[in-house]
Amino acid sequence: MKFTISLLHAKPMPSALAIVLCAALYGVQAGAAEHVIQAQSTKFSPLVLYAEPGDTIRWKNMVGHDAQSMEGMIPEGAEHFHIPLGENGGVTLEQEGVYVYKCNPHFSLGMAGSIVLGDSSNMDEVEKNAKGMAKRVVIKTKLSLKNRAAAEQQ
Ligand SMILES: [Cu+2]
Repeated sequence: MKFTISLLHAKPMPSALAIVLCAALYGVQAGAAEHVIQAQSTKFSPLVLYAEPGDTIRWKNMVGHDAQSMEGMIPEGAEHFHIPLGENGGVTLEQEGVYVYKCNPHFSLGMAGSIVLGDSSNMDEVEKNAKGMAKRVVIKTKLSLKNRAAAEQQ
């Protein structure tokens, strides 16, 4: 009887393998997440995208649109990006913070969006530098952050 029990306990292989597999799957998911932003008419959807450092963000349905990060509205030290007009391009972002970008042809109609990469510690700086239609995106980003924080508390 005792022998049987110790035999059962001496079979750690399946669970060990499962842990390794889970770790591998989790590693792939956490290290290389991809997000898609759709250009729809004169809007980006989602307007506020949440991602983590190292994630790749791709823009789709970009016929007639571009996506350019805005001066003074990205984290300090981060590189600017510009998805060219008409291209379903992407960017991998590393520096944590809020990035505001615009569509140049439709910016006067308010076509802009934001990416919150990890945290929003540069939100005040972004807000300070927001001009014209960019203010609308800042307001919507702040509202989204507030709603998200409230949802996390529940
Ligand atoms: Cu556009």
